[in-house]
Amino acid sequence: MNKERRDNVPSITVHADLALERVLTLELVRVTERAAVSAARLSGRGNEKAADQAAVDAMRRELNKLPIDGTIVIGEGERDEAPMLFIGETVGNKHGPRVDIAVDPLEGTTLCAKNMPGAIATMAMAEGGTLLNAPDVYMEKIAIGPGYPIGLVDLDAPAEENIRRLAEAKGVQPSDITALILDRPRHGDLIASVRKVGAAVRLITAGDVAGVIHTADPADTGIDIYIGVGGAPEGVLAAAALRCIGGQMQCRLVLDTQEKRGRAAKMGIKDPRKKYEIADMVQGDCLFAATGVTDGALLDGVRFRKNVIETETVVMRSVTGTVRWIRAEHRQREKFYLD
Ligand code: VTB
Repeated sequence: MNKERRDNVPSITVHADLALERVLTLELVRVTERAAVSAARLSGRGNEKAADQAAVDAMRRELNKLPIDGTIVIGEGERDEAPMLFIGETVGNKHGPRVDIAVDPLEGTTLCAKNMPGAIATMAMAEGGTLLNAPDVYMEKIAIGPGYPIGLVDLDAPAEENIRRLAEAKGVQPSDITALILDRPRHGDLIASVRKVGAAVRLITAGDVAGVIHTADPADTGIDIYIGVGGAPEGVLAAAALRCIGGQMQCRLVLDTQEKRGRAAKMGIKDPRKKYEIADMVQGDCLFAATGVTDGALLDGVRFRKNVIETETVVMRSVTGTVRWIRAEHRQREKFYLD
């Protein structure tokens, strides 16, 4: 290459602070791949606990190999329950940056146990001290994709109004809008309100991390808005994904008992009624990854072929907004520690 051409080639050198994160992108993929394969091995066996434990073990094993000084801030439970990957557990080989980690080794345990679509293994990583430390309680959520004015929809506005505003901004009728909602008795009134304004409802039995991500690409997924009450850990993971790909999300923890408010306070939550925006839940740069366990609308599930295990993963990086879809063929079965 001559000198002039060489000078015109953009430098691939990234700022020292960012270099490690870039390398870590692929490391996240390895972690969620291993968890997904371990869980998928037990899909359709009707044993939620066993599938979840397999995913947790695999994820923990991989996380501990990473060149990070990591702390689990969203995990399998709170410390006194002593599960693995509990909130506060440190992971990594300590030779690397201080990072916060959110994990859901098997999001959709029931989906996996029943071999139904949509189970994923997922995690997010962010700079130390920048992820919301949320207790495992319910969370009110509303999310829409990128490209809309900030504040277009609001967690505290009636669902009808949010649908009308979204339709107007999209330049369509409310009847052209589809809302994704978890199929739960607690959402009876919400579902009725959305339908009253003419919009369609797509119900899911679980899997609202993927559900929120669906709002980022309505043309592909058919989902314009996610509304409802789901898990807080899943809310923080979904916020990490939207931080990478854009979109809006507002959330509020459901701290309806003194016991829950106490747990939240211990985690540093001062205002139990706080309405969180994405930037409150994920304050800085982050990485997000998810691997399909069972086939789903977002990702294909794990395939066990004769000599190859196939996985599909999506991995995102907020600093660049890059989204990679990684189909992997694994030929070394031993690395999964399967029976
Ligand atoms: C949701 C759903 C998850 O938990 O967050 C849900 O998306 C909330 O809890 O996949 P309930 O099931 O009690 O409504 C999951 O189902 C994971 O457990």
